[in-house]
Amino acid sequence: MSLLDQIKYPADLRRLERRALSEVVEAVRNRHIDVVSEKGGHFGASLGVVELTVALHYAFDTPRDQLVWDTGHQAYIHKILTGRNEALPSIRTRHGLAPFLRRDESEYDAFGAGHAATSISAAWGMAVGRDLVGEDFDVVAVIGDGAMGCGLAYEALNNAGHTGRDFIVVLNDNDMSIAPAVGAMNKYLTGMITNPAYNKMRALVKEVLHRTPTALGDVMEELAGRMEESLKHLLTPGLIFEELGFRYVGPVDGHDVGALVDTFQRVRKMKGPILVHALTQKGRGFTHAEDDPWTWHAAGPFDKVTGKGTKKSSGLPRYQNVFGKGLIELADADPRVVTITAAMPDGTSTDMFADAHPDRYFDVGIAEGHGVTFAAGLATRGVKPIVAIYSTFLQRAFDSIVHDVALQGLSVVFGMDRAGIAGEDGPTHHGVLDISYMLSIPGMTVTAPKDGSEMLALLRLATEKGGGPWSVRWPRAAVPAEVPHLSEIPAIEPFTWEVLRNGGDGVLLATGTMVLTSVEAADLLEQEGIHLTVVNCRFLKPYDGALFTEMVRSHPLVVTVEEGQLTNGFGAFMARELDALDLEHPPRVSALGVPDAFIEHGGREELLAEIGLDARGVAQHVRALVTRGAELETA
Ligand SMILES: Cc1ncc(C[n+]2csc(CCOP(=O)(O)OP(=O)(O)O)c2C)c(N)n1
Repeated sequence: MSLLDQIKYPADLRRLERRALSEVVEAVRNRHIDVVSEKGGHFGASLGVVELTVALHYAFDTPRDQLVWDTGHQAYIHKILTGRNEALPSIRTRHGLAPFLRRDESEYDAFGAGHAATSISAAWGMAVGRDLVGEDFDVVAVIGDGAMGCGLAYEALNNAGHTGRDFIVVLNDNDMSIAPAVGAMNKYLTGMITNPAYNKMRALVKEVLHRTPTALGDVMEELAGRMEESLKHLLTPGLIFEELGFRYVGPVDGHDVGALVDTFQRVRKMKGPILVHALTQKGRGFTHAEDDPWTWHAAGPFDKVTGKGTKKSSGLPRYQNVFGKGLIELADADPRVVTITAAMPDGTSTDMFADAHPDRYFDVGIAEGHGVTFAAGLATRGVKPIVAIYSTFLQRAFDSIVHDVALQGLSVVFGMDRAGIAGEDGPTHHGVLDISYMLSIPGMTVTAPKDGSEMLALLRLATEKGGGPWSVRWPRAAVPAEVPHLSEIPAIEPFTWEVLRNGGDGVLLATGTMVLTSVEAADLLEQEGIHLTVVNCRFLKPYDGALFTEMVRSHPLVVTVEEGQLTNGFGAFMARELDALDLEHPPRVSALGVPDAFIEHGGREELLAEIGLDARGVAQHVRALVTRGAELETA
């Protein structure tokens, strides 16, 4: 029986002698490498917290003590130790383990996660709730240094410090976000630690202060103690946390499992808010990931020896790469174009732009709201910011979009990657709300391209035309066709739609990714004698009013198709516009889109088919409507 077979749950771990822990660490680390090398998944962050995870579950009484991991991409080790080792290979697949943390997956997942920097707020709520209800347990939030750069984390620290309530925050400091961590906080944390003088000075001060008092009696000893405390604050990166009301403990070697257990056992007995600063290395224990933690944040299946990917990539480029390349071409042609990313340079392919135009590239860290308001400020000076943020993460910035951009009539372009069904990353990462929220904002031009070329044409139009905010969305997918150089892509007439095929039985008003799917569905139905018109509604708002009126007047059936939430989506918007036309003989109307539910994780195509947003699903829906219409007519 292997060691991991004996440790199904943390209680099994806690039965072991302390000296057995290093063996556990090795076994868990190997298991993680084995599984991800075969299946792919988030990789480097979990390798960096192997010792931390083992020590936390060993020192604390989980699940009674509440352990709140931030973001959850580093929780593979936690999953292995909390009853999910056998199921680990199923992670990120439909019906398999969730990619991040979920309260309904395990009682050890004290709080669900996927978006960064929620842990301190949530854990603080648990600590306050515990005290209000009169319970007694520890609450521990574990947050990375990247997430610590997010405003939400400071709002939580500010709220929790100075209260005296028992509460523990562990700062997992590996000096990396997905990309290298950015910003002043990062400099602050690493500055002191990496300064060679720091460790020498710290040791020297300790020695001097401990030697002196014995000769000088109790008063001096107390004074020296206080001096040590003050000097410690001066010499360690903890001052900022102490000022916020947290007792700072550290820095601790995050790969010394014994030291971590000691620290946590000591901290458990301490009172008030405490911050433990653990220094870790992302990718620890797998050379390729240690050498290049950025690339190895997440990985497809790979060969454990060479580190080479074992899955073939498809022929056509991904939307994000087309965007990255096109962005450079846009900026080459227009010196006012700049781009902003919120800690996702590779996910949005703005890293390509960073190389080409470093002075016009801004990584603001995990700070979506700030990034948007910063863009608004730039726009007041005539700069043309393209804010490249995933649809799901842009939700964080909703008020900044409304209050700081739209209300002030500023020309900021929002480029939303991962719009629609994001696939294996699941409900926290699906970008299915942006159509609804962008449509709801006065003055926002809302667009969705059908392919890569149209995406670039819309972005170019947005930067040229300005006149207020624009949004452009694209999926986590390969483009359907090759994309030429920007200069070869024809211009699009603003706010126009495009008729792609004609048929008298009904019209599909399709947006974005659903345009080609709808054409495919119409082709399928053509073979059955159902003739459909398909319109590419690339402008959702303002839309092509003339063509819309023509279409709804000339077809008995209108079906909207969007890869976004049906509630308050494009279909709902069009239904209202149709109603406003007050036609004497209005067509039947139906809307296809994402149902009012959180869609699970799984393959993108698989999930789209499941919710009826593939060609077969669209055809089936329309067939049923046409058949029903014919029945009603003959009745
Ligand atoms: C709101 C939000 N923005 C962006 C992301 C994408 N993201 C996932 S992990 C990560 C880096 C987190 O860095 P850190 O907290 O230091 O953890 P590490 O990976 O270094 O362990 C980012 C930016 C996210 N999950 N949530």
